[in-house]
Amino acid sequence: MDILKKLNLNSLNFGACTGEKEWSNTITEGELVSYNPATEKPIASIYQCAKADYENIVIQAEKNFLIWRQVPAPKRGEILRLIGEELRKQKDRLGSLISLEMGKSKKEGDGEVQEMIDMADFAVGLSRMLYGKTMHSERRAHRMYEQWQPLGIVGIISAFNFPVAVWAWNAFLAAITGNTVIWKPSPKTPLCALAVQHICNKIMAQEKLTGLFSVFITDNNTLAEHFVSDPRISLVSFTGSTAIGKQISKLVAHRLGKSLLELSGNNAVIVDETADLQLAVPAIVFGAVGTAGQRCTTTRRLIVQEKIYDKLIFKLVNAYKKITIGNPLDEKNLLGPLIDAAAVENYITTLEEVKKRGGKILFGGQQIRGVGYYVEPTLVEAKNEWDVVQRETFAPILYIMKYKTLTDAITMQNHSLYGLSSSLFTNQLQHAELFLSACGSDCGIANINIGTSGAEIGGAFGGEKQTGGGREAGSDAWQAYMRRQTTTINWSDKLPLAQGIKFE
Ligand code: UN1
Repeated sequence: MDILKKLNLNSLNFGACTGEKEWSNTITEGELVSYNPATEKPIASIYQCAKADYENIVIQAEKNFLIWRQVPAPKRGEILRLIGEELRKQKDRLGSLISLEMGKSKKEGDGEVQEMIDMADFAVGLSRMLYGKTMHSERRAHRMYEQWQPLGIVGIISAFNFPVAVWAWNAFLAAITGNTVIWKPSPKTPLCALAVQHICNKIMAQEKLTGLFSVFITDNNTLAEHFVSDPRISLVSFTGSTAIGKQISKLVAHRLGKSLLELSGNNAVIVDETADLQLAVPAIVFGAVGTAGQRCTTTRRLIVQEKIYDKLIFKLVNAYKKITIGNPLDEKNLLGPLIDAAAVENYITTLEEVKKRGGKILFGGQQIRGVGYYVEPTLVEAKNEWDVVQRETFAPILYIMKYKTLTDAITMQNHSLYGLSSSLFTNQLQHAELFLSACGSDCGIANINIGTSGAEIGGAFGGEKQTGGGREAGSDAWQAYMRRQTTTINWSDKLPLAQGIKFE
């Protein structure tokens, strides 16, 4: 438990905080226990916060917003630069804590911290590039332009699978654009959130700020609903399942607030007859097995041209045989456990349903008995139209199917409620261009000769249809955290009306 100490965590922690000396002290709301999915043993506990703690956080965040919005954006960038520096120092420890609490491999845990660092760097650069457009007015001696202003408080609800990186996508953009941030992390990974809060606290204290980054931890749905329905939270950014996303979007819409949704996916890789299988096979394995199939970008469907089908399956089965499974903190292992017993149950019942429908298991398919929530990575021949194939199951199950023409393959891929990530492996220009054309992939992410997961932060991340439509991280995603203001300045001595209207 050395990592806990080094990250300022104890065996029993308080669950709400707005700054270094601003921790809650409520002990009446029960403890939330964080478990290690590799051992099923508790790691540490957290006193859950009460409604009064939440109230205090919102008041602090509102108060700090009045100060923070006046800080010039490049100066705000300095805070993000310092947080990025601190994350660099803590990368190894925080990466290990992610691996310990969430169960992803150590390499992926470190990768997640790197994603935060990249986001911090991006936000620093962005702090000098929050550009607005200027327009030519139709009236003489009038100037028109648009400018971007902060919203107020940005609320972030993050999922267990990326316990810290997805917070960073949102929090760093929200902060650089002049908002204050309140975070409700997944109750399955509270320690990662507390470790990040300690890092933020250190920098906030140095810069004499409170309430810029706050956290509150609870598994109480009433309090979570109160947060989402709270009109003081200008934007609610939610990452999680489509089912919960629908409820959240309804609550936020009811008060005409803003929401940013990053929900489920059912991502496919298409492999055509010209594809370089040396590239395709490792990309498919990483996409389907990385994070034990618990990424929103996980490759869940594989659509293969019939001429190369047997060859690809042969190579894939061989690659699956080499996947090392076990303690995620041991760097030789590629596949760690699922998050909890319910996830294992879901894996089992999903595969039962697949078999009932006539699916043929080509590899894996079993829970791994013993300590820890381990399952075998699984390859199964299936039909695209089966309900079970159309559902997102957060587990390393890859459904494989054949196609004849690329148009058929694209139709199969787009036949999904979701539209997050997609990719085509090909060496034929026309195929690549068709896939990327208006008749091609309908997803927010469309890749050529790269898998569906592991996106860089520089692009806008998100998806269409029931994936929710939000865009986070790079490109112009920052605009979601600001309000646009259109301004017209008349510097003439007349008052001409638009559209040439005379009103005299
Ligand atoms: C998620 O699973 O919610 O593209 C995010 C990826 C990661 C982010 C996944 N950079 O796979």
